[in-house]
Amino acid sequence: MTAPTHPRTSDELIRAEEPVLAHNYHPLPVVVARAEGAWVEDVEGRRYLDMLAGYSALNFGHRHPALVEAAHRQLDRLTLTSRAFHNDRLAGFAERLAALTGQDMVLPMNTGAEAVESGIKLARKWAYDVKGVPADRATIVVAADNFHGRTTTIVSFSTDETARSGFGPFTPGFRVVPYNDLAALEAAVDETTAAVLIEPIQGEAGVNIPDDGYLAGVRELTRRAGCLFVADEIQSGLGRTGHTLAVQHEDVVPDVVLLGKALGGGIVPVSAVVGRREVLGVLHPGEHGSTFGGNPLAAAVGTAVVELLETGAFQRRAAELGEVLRDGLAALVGRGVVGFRSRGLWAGVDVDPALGTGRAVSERLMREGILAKDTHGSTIRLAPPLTITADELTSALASLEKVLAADA
Ligand code: IF1
Repeated sequence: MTAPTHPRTSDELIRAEEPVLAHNYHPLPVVVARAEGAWVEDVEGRRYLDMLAGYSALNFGHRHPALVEAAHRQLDRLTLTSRAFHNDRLAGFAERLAALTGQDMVLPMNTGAEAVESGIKLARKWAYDVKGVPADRATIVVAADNFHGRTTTIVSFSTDETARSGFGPFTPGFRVVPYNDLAALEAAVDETTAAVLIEPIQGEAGVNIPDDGYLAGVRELTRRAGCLFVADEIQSGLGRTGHTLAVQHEDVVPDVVLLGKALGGGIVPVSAVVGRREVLGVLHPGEHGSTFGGNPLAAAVGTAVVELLETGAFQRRAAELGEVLRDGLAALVGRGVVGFRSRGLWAGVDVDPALGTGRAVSERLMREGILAKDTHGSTIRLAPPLTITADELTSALASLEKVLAADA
């Protein structure tokens, strides 16, 4: 235990939030005060293994030294210019990110939702300027149980009533089809279709992994139909699944890839739309923008993140330790786990509802020193930093076994 880091206790801080902070979350009752690698420490000095990693924004662990160093270095030089001027970090970031993802061009933004919104605008403009879809008639096909962010347009095509209810009227031009169903997708695509927008693996839906061949099928179907394949890799990308991009599991190259979360190294919000020149080339000066998009601090940290991924070491680590995760979860099936899905260091674990909700299990894990989060019902997601050690992973699995064995 280290000395408390704050004049108020965790309980006092939790109580202090209540009257002044919007209640749009129901956090676990833990108040984090410091963190390093895969470990966080609360105000009282209790340590927890972070098995959520900021919903995959902390792929490189908390405060990775190379990323903190890049941030410190840039903080001492230049942090923001706006895009009214150039800055000396952005070209390098765009070149390295385009090369890493095998794409031509980069549109730098900040949050994942901004990358998704920018992807939607680019797909529509490409449909009008290149494909010849009549003005304001473009459609985009999305999957049921999608999660792409929280803006009004994005929740317009959500199938989660909790995310939609109360936020209408909604943006038109979206068609929803079942995920992992190529026939339904084919039926929804027509001459007005600008793009198919899907997550290669659905994160919020509970790490919903499509059948092998689905992503290749989407690629072939969109190529044949003359529309864009836009892959939202904001949660699945940047090493999480054992590949730089989850679509590489099927050797698929989308027309557009949306990136975010870990691109900012858990330090600054960094997102990007990366894609073919024919698509990103439809934007002309003044047609899209962002105050902070492509700022030198974000570009410096983003470049350091890309450098970490260029070696492939994090991707290999996620693939190797992913087998430990998969085998550990398989051993729990029938012992509190009724099913699971995993790829790399990412898993959705369905707990026997008789043992409690995902929230209840997350709270029991917290008391064992493990931080994880439920998605829906009795499913919890596990997404540790890719820097986690095999021993740490094994201990997290042992804690899961323990909380599932204990009386409900
Ligand atoms: C919350 C969920 C995860 C995403 C994908 C775009 C975005 C996200 C595939 C938008 C963001 C975050 C949002 C955060 C919790 C988390 C989340 F539970 F909400 F659904 F990861 F599964 N595409 N996901 O997963 O990126 O604008 O947030 O930077 O809203 O509570 P953002």
